[in-house]
Amino acid sequence: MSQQRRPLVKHIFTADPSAHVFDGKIYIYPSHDLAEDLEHNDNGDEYQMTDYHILSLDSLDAECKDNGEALHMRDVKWVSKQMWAPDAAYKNGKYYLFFPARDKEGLFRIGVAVGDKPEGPFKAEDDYIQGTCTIDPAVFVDDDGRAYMYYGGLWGGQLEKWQNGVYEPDAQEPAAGQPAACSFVAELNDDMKSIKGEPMKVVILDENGKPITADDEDRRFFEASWMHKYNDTYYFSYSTGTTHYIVYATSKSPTGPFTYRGRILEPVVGWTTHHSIVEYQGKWYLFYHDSELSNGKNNQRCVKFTEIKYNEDGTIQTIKPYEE
Ligand code: FUB
Repeated sequence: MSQQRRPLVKHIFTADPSAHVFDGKIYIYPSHDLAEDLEHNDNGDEYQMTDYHILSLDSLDAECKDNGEALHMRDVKWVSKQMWAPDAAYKNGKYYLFFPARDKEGLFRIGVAVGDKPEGPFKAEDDYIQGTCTIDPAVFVDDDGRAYMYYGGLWGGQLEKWQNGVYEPDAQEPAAGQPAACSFVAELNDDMKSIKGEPMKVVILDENGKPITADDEDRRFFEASWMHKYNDTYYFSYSTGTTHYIVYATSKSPTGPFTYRGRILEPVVGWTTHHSIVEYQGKWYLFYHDSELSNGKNNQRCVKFTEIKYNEDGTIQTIKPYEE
């Protein structure tokens, strides 16, 4: 029976799925939501996750396997709390788990842990990746072997507080009419544990070549970056946060600038929306989450997937998550 649009696992709460195909299987790197009822606020204080469990599917119809604890906060020296949305990549015979968490000063940083198998266990580096900040890393390894990390998130994710490489606790989002804050993109060095040079800001343009503005909440970047490549075009997708869409923008370069193209996923049950896109056996799938399993509790989410379809011109058909 097809598991599409159903919770992949029900024994734990999972969210923010980053899906990859390794050795012919689908591996899903999600956040592991706690089963605690915590009140929602704009700072994301209800997301108090402490570890990661990697899920895997031998095929689309197979039962989803929970491979157990792959990394716990207690084993990461630099972390104080909140292990949020992770991603993973394979290079040079090793698997790398990238994860955001608050450091001992309360600032979100991106860390990396290394393993020999896609499901872990992973051993964290002693410190976070120098030069990183904020949340939601998505690592894309291009056909030429170069790896890029996209990361950032507003509000609880602190993106708007980073101004020219300095954390400004009182900084606000850009004013209406100004270019919106956007994700960072940094190329990773061959060791996958450090970044090359200074991170750049992703630029998203509208149909007239003008930057998407901060008040354009249906289209501006909020969090949950993802990168995939389809027919030699780079698709940068993300959550619009306050308006709860997953949308995308395309470019002929992995670092942009990108042009806004449309919506991939309409709002789901729960405040957050977060996704990944992966090719498996010649078809493309969207992994995403909603709060159906907990009857709508924002911080108790469940991971699902559904097929996505492209039109001839490369645009993606919008998914209405609760309609067939
Ligand atoms: O899971 C915690 C946060 O919620 C993630 O980092 C965001 O993308 C949102 O899904």
